[in-house]
Amino acid sequence: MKVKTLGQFIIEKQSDFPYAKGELSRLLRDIGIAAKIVNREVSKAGLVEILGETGEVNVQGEVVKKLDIFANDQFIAAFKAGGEVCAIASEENDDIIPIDSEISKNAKYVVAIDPLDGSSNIDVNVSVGTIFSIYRRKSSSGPGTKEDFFQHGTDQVAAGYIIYGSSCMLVYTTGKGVNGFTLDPSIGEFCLSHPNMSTPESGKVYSINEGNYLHFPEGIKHYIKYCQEEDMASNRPYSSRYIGSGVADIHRNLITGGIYIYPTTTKSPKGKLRLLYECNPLAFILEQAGGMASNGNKRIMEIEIKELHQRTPLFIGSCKMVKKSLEFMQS
Ligand code: AHM
Ligand code: MG
Repeated sequence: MKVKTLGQFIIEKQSDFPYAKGELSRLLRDIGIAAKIVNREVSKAGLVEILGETGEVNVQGEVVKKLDIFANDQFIAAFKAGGEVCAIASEENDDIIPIDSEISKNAKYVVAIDPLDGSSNIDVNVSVGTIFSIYRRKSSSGPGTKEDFFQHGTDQVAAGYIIYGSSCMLVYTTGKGVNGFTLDPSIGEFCLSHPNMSTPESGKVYSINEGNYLHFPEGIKHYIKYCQEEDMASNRPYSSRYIGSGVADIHRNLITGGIYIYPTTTKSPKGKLRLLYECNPLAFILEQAGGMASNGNKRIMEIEIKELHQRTPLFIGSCKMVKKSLEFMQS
């Protein structure tokens, strides 16, 4: 069997960007290495004392798990040591983390990251993920600034996610399609397992936290009913699948076809998910795979960002299904 590792693939793809000097390649490689370390810890979650809550509350007002902190520290350390990034924005940090060092003063990129998404699933041995988004800096040199992050999703240079699941996978795009790599633990390498990923136009799965049903907008309630109705032509009823780990739900739907929705609710009138390090990178991946991502009336990647931790509703997945849900929202 001929395997292609993530490292080999990245080097091979560098020629897609004739003026690139290898910085982005090195940054992606650094992410791959940090991901392996986080995976090692996540897979030991049930064994060690690291499991459980630290009791501290993060900037979103949620209780922080120890593994969230571990993952956050690990990625930040990788970016600082790599020298390709001049600032980091993380779900776990209120403000950006400017990097002030000799090796990164001319770094071209900033990274936004959700180091461990779906972390409430850690204690129960269910998949969690990391989501990352890479932009070219707007500032000229020295440590990056907040303005470096205030760009549209369409400006992303690369984005991806890592899923710590039954196997560990890294999926990324640089705007030329989507490729997925599965970690082979016996050799400790991510190997190309899902080349040129594309999502079906339509599928049979809808993913939404129906526990919030009473607090959903009317359009969503009607769309859920539509998903449950019988109709041979459109393959309904659809199956309801909701892990509560956005990366895992969206990854499954990408492969099988489906729709994931986190709408506004009366309790979270702006939605729950964050634009910068959750919705934009996932939207970039889905669009590159032939799918679609919207906030209900606008393309996710065209939303103007005004705050680091800005929230947005999210409708993401197979084109036909997302379009249908938007019809319900708009009527
Ligand atoms: P987190 O970043 O705090 O883990 O929250 C994001 C997660 C998504 O992964 C998941 O799809 C969603 O929140 C689940 O939320 P809920 O429990 O409200 O359904
Ligand atoms: Mg998250």
